[in-house]
Amino acid sequence: MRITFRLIVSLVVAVAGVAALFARFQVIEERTRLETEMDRRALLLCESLQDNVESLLARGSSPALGRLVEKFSNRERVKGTAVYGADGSVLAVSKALSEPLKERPHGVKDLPTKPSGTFEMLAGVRMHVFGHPLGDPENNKGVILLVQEAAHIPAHLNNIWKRAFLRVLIQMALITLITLLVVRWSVQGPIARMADWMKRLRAGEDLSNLSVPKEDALSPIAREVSTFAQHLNRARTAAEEEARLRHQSEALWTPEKLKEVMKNRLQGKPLIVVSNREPYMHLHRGRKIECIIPAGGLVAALDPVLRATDGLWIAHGSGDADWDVVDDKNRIRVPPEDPHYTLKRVALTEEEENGYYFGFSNEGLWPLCHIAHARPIFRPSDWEQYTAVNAKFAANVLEEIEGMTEPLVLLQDYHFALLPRLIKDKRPDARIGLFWHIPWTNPEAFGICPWQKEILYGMLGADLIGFHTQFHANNFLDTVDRTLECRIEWERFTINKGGHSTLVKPFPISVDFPSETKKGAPVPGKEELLKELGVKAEFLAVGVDRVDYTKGILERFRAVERFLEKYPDYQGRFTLVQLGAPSRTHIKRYADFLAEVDQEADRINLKFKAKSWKAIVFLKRHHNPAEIRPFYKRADVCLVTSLHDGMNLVAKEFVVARDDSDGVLILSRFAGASRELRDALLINPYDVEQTADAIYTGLNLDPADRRERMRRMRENVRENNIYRWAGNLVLELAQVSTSQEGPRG
Ligand code: ADQ
Repeated sequence: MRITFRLIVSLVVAVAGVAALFARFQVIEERTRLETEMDRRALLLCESLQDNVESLLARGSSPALGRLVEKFSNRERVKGTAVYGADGSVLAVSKALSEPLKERPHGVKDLPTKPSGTFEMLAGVRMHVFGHPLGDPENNKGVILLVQEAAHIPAHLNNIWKRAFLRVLIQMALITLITLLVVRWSVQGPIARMADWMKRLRAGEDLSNLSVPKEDALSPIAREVSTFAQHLNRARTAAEEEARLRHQSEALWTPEKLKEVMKNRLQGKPLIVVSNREPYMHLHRGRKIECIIPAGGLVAALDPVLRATDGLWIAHGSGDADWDVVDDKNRIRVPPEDPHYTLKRVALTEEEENGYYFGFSNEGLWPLCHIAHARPIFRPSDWEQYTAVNAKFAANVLEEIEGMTEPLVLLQDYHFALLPRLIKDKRPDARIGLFWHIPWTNPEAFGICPWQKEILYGMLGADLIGFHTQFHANNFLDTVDRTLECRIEWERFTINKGGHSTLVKPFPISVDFPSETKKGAPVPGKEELLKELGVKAEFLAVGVDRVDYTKGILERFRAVERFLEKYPDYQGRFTLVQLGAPSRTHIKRYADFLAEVDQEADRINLKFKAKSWKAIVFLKRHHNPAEIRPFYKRADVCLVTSLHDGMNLVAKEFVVARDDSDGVLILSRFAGASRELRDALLINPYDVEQTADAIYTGLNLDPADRRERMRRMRENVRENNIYRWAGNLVLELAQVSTSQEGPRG
């Protein structure tokens, strides 16, 4: 912008300078022309008068001379005429001049011997005074004095200046406009496109069908950048190939291998995990206490890791019977039927939970990080509770790690953005990792958060920050770069702030992939499954979600509606079973959304009303994994239509469940899982028509192609399972360098 400004100012100054110079020349020329013209006119007039004056003088007729002078003065722009005798006496003077000519004007002070004119002020007005001698040079008989008004000359010259000034103004406006347009079209536009191209290249996007902008001025850079991109792609492919080969040579990650690796690397130190949600929740059911596993990706992902490492999980105790089963340190061994690790529960007051969890985390940070067009709400009171609860968890962690050297602390998710700094300040030797399970948006979107600096500063207390994808990691680095004073080493994805460095890396989360020998219990067939729901259908689609506005459930329902409209053959033959666990219903937006999903299902069902068939079966409750599995196994199609999702474990769970290597996954390209599960039918969930067509394509895929796709996806999830995620994350944390500096303020 500064360059554009400089360019405009230089052009404007140059153009204004040239215009002023030309205007000045024009003014000088014009003045000379007008003055000469006045002289010439005066001469002609005087000559026409000369003979008559001389003959009247010869006759000595003063009254006739007076009348002649008066009559002669009655012409355009002539102010008056006077006749002086050879001795300088006034012989005749027109009336209009009698007052101004009380004194003889300068121009005729010495009676001129040849015609000449000057400009003078007479009675305060600028006049042209012209003296014309009478008689001949040897016999001077006096002078005719002709006075003309000359005020039009400066007025005319002023007009020239004014017009020049106006022209400069218009030129300035045009120059500014044209410069801005040219800079925008020819410089900024291509540079922005090139920057975007490079950003996407850095994020690892497939750029095969995108070309670098090749505008004239940028073509040398475009050439260099293209070559650079080719080199980068080659290096990336080589690195991927090397990684793949290394990968293949390593044994598959299993709970046993994870346990073994953790034992070696952690040298008996337990792994401490902190999350908001607890992995096991105790509830009163009549007189009995029941233990349930809450729905959600986080628990599904971390429970196997803690089982493998016999670690400690610190979380908010949110079950109504939670406090009836813990010991005096608020601990309990879990899973209750087969204890493998310890759960420590942290109690929160209702006010704390409302402000920290429902408020700041889920009405502020959740919509802030997801581009799902829901407005974040930032209440200072929620922020206060968020800060207080982070401090409370910090106190619990610090108590647990007291006496341990270099403990490993793995913090989970957006509920604890401030926790890394709170722990690091007190325990610089602790190895702190923070895994962010949801997307990280771009710096502009994140910039609306009033406490963005505090959040980023808090997070940078961690030694390692993990995201699901490189794209989210890059967004985070960009955000830090724009918000905080720090040094970023892009080639190592490291942020250095105040002598402490934080490594930022992608760790794509996954699910457990049980071995062939651990095949689950047999499940009912499709017909039977649907019969239990009171529906008859030939084709079954399944959706499994927490009922959250980011999951694209309404869009999915509308796609089913469109599919049945567009391909009416499937009416009466295709049913979507939506398993939807109500979630965060304390928040009005979520309660409203749940009602909306219900109504939308009813509306669509009413539209296609049939006796023993429904377009959508919406099962609005939490389901155990064992209840979900038959739907995964029997579905022809699984629909994952998130509007924005960090990873989405449902997509991977579906793939894992398909040990028959069959079934089609329709997957939103805005879910992190789409980066790995390339054999899914990728869709834009906002495009209802596209999703409807994908359902049709999915149901009509060539069986061999369908199985091949599923086989490849299963291979991918089998290799990149949850144990690999946990292993990579914890190994990275174990080797990352920690700050050994003293507590910082
Ligand atoms: P979530 O938004 O909770 O997780 P997701 O990854 O889809 O989302 O996991 C949902 C989990 O809940 C799955 O294990 C699924 O089986 C279970 N579930 C869904 N519906 C259920 C129902 N009706 N009853 C019982 N269980 C149900 C966050 C991020 C994700 C990220 C995960 C893990 O938003 O992007 O993948 O963390 O990091």
